[in-house]
Amino acid sequence: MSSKLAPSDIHERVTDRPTDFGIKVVMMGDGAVGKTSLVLRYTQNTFSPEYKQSLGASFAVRDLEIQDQNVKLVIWDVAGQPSFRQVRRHYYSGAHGALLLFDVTEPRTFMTLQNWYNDFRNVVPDGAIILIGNKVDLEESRQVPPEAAQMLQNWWNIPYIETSAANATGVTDAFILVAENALERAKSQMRPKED
Ligand SMILES: Nc1nc2c(ncn2[C@@H]2O[C@H](COP(=O)(O)OP(=O)(O)OP(=O)(O)O)[C@@H](O)[C@H]2O)c(=O)[nH]1
Ligand SMILES: [Mg+2]
Repeated sequence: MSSKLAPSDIHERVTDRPTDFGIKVVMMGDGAVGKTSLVLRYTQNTFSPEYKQSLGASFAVRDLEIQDQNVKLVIWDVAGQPSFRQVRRHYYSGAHGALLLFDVTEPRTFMTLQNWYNDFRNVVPDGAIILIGNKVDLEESRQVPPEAAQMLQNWWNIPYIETSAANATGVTDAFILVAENALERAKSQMRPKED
């Protein structure tokens, strides 16, 4: 399921069925890194080699059971091209987690990761972020080695997963991991703060 809506419309859609937790996750990373493709692989098990640039934002929903809890995972897919930078920030609000993607065949998409990370952290300081190196099926064109991503992983203290929307490598693992980590954040937000 996916459609174009403003962020404020989401609440109606997620409460149509009993759910223990609604988890909001956003897709981040430069244009053409594969955000939409990863969401479509995970939610519809489809892949298209054609690039259709996203305009604005859309969302997809998947129901999961995590640690005996019914979780509604709402995945926001926001356009990555620079012209959408101002719009994007509005969609980070209320997020529990993010998948931060780069394309392992395009070093420039790796170089911009710090900007994405900062933009998200400014809005959601304690959100769960998973770093994703996508398009690992294109082994011969690979230009960003795993070691470079592992350096960022250590620096930011976040998980790193390699994926391919084309052949489905790592895709389920990536979404399950962000959902689990985001669920922890959502639960801790509900607990009363201890002095
Ligand atoms: N070989 C290969 N191609 C991929 C993979 N993931 C995405 N692509 C291709 O990369 C192009 C861009 O993918 P999109 O999913 O549209 O990228 P996006 O990040 O949503 O881009 P924007 O919507 O502009 O922000 C498309 O041609 C996809 O088919 C992958 O894992 N392997
Ligand atoms: Mg897209």
